[in-house]
Amino acid sequence: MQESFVDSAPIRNLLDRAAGLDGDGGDARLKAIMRDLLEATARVIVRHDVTESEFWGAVKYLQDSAGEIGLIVPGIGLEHFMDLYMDAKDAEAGLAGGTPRTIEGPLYVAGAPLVEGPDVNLTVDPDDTTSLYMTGQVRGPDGEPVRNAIMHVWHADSQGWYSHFDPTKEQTPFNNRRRIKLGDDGRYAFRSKMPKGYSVPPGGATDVLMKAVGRHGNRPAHVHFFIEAPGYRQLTTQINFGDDPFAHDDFAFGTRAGLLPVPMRQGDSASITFDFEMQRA
Ligand code: MBD
Ligand code: FE
Repeated sequence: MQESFVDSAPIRNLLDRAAGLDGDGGDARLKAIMRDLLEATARVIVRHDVTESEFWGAVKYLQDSAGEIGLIVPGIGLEHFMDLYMDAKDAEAGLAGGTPRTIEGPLYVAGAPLVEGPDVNLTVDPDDTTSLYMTGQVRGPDGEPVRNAIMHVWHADSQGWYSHFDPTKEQTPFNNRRRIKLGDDGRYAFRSKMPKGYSVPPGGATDVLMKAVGRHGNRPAHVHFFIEAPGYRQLTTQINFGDDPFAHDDFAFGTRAGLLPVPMRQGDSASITFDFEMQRA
């Protein structure tokens, strides 16, 4: 079948009506986007001569995978696409510079304890692994310290599990999650326990999809950050450990040049110094 079948009058009529374009009701922008999504799907079906059993297999997959959609989106590169798209739009608007943004992922939890002071500790639950010390400064485009920033930090434990999402054990709520209030010098420091890289749940929808396209579902060990401060744009980013076996093979496409520090390891502790540069609002 020719792909032009999609452009035939009966099919165009069907797609228009399905998106509500023949009526005045509803949200005009949503209707236009839905129309294009339906048409793109129809084109893929015709171009690849998708069979009925493939079609219904896909419907079943979508139904069964809903609970992992937040993991599938980074896994298929769409979340990183949004980063690149935002970067490109920023560049067009003359807004380049600063620490690169990168994906948030599906495991942030709002409302972590707000802490400050010289001895901030992220890890509450016992964890039999190396201690991690992270320090640095949050600066603006002219090298000025960013004042009164709030740094949200979250990471996995030594087994790759995040609090609130750990199927293997009950973690204390907000273990390895804090909001850190910074002062006028923009400096931060915290101690924690070394995270391990994350792997998608075995046998889950993301794992099934990754295997079906000959990929894996592993991320290098990493630490997530949101940084917000008056007068600056919020930064969503993460550091991935440059010496992790998956540092250059991240299933979620969350690693970026400039965000791959190698921890300084010494005995049973490791340290990372990392400075952030925020853009002005
Ligand atoms: C993670 O820990 C993560 O950061 C992303 C982006 C996807 C899955 C797990
Ligand atoms: Fe993560």
